[in-house]
Amino acid sequence: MKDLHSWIDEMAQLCRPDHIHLCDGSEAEYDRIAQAMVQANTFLPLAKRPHSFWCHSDPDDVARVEESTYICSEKPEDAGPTNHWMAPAEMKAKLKTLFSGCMQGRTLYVVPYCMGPLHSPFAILGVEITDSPYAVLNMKLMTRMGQKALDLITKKKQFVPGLHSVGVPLKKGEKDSSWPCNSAHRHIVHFPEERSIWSFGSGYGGNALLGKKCLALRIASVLGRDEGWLAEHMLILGITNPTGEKKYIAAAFPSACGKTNLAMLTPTLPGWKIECVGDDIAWIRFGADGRLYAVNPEAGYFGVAPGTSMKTNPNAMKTITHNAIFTNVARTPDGDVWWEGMTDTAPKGLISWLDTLYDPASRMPAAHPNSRFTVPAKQNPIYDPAAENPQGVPLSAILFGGRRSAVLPLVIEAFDWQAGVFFGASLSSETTAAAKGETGKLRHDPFAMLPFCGYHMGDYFAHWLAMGRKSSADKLPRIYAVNWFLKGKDGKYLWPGFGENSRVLQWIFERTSHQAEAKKTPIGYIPESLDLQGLGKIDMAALFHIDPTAWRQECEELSRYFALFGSRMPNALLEELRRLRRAL
Ligand code: OXD
Ligand code: MN
Repeated sequence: MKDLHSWIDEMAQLCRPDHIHLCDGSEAEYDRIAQAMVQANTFLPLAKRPHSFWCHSDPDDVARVEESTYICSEKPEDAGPTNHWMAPAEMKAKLKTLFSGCMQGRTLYVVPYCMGPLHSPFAILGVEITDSPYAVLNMKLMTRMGQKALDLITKKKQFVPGLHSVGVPLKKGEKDSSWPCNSAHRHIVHFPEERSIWSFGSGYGGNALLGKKCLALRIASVLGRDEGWLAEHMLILGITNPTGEKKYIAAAFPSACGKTNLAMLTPTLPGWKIECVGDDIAWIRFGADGRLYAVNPEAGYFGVAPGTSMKTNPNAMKTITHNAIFTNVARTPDGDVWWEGMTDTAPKGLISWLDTLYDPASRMPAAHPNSRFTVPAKQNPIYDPAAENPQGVPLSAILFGGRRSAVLPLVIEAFDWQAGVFFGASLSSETTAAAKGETGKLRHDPFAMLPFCGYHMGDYFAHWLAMGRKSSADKLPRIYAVNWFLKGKDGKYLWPGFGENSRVLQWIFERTSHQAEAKKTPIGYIPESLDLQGLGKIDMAALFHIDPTAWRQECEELSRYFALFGSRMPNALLEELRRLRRAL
């Protein structure tokens, strides 16, 4: 491990900041930095939300940048065909040039943080060096940041170093912009063998908050492979039935496909209760009893704002009433925030995410489709009492979901672990605004980990299969594929979604205790029936239709896709594909 102080010195010599600030993580520090950002016109305090701020980014810095994200393993084949790769030495040389003098005129913040509850055996310590006060404040909300993390780093002599810069040095007396970034030279780089992160040029979310996608998924996935656990792009929820029995479910969905809504769902089924452990990332390990246990490494939510409302996610709305940062949403003249979907009509006098008076006739959204709120998880009215359990929560089921307007039925249970891993590997979804690029295009996104797996995807599939061999079927969670996004011939959604998804969760809950019936199909088990009371007309035949022609095409496409992984594609999954083809 690098010595913390010599690493800070080395990075300071490279970046040449004007000042260095070691973060203690206190409220007073948060307030001082936020106040300075108000002075600098980056933050605007919101009169209607105590201790909350609005800000907007550069229009070219609004999402994760997958095309500039690299896994620089020693061997290219260890990054695999789904990651960008460059030889570590070559990339380091390039980065050193980029970072050289990049913090002139700025403050270098040292942000010690812990992913996972502080004293959990799951916890991983990190230090982010950044020149972005926005990143510092978001890290305070999203992680356990400050003195306590630093004490653990000093004691354990272990941390994942991460260097981040917006990449815009300031000359003496030069005025800063409200959102400095360097889009032409963006690099989000991971060195998996060295376990370090270098991120340059972007101040936005997953590019700049290094504890989240960079550490808790890309680097952690490599640690998980080496140490026998899983780092997954999954929410974790607790679900209690009307008799008080509680289970935990983890669910993987690609970015901006409703993970936060599902994690905080308000069941429409009487007597059922859902509580939230996490909305984005799960670290999963075996307990001594042979069951899988999950921990949420994060301490906050960095949620997609558009579409969040009192109807779709009242718990999120109650969580963000105070102590929140809003990025790229619209704001109202009286000091509140607004986004598409929050209310049926837009308030008058709205100021768009670009900080200009909003013109509804422009047909542009007032809030950016990937606008976000950042808020402490503890403020969630349904924060699960076991969310900070150092040992995690035991999983009864794992869900894989995509945004598919056709083909994949509402819910389907895998025959066994191996078939479930095949569900994960076959996941594809229509793209969203969470990453730069075209939206609405179908792309393969195995396990919803395409942008986040820090090693060869074929090895990752093999790792999932190997995990299943470490325990027995009665102890492993059951695996399901779900699809809330099916559309009918008229282009309308076939399933109401949101709170009504509790009806699907009920079936899954009861399946995991052998209390619900199922029908066998070539793909897996579908419900014999769902509780649809009070729902009105639902086209169950369409929701569970398995079209053999469409599925044969799906198999063709999967076989082409799996070929990408060459000799690292596990035979067991190719065998699953052959089995499916035969069954169809
Ligand atoms: C996120 C993402 O921000 O997946 O969680 O993009
Ligand atoms: Mn995510």
